[in-house]
Amino acid sequence: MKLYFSPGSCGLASQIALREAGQPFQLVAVDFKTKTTVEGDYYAVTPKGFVPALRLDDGDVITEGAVILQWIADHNPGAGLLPAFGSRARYDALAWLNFIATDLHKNYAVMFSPVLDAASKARFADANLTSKYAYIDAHLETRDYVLGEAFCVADGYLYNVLSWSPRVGLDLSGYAAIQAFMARMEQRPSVQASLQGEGLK
Ligand SMILES: N[C@@H](CCC(=O)N[C@@H](CS)C(=O)NCC(=O)O)C(=O)O
Repeated sequence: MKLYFSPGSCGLASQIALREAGQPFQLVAVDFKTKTTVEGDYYAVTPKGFVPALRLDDGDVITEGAVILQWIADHNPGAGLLPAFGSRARYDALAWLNFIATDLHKNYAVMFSPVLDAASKARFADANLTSKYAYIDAHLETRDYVLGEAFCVADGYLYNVLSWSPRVGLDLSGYAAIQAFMARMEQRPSVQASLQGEGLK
């Protein structure tokens, strides 16, 4: 199994999940500028050209981070990375995955845009990210992880996206529960190993 990634981007959550699952994998770095890897053309892996992508041992390729996370959880049921199919908690986890993918991840992508100036980005963040921090912080005030006491794959994705904040000038120091969550996540061996895997530690 191969995980295509680029350091500091949204493939970190998939790597965390693979490590939490104890699933052996190889990392393959993608150069965003050239859309190549050591294997050659990255568009041959996924025509979307985005990371993450997960190549299974039979050659099949799964894309979309939130979907890759579900695949990892569902194929490693013993790891308890998502609640059981059909359970109420499953839909809470899926709601978090969707919220992170659509309301956080893609709003952070705007903050990295090369075509917007700093003032526009600051206004965008005020309108589209600040209220989300208040919601997440309030949710985490009474929980260690998004579902409660147990880690699930959405936690790795939330950590992944929120960890971009300093890079785009967003100060989360006023959100105590988010800070505690980030610190808690950084204590997990899977997160430490994934940061090392990406060359970020
Ligand atoms: N819808 C995709 C989006 C993934 C995505 O935005 N990936 C970014 C990195 S975080 C990317 O590959 N960007 C390529 C580029 O900017 O050239 C998903 O959720 O997996």
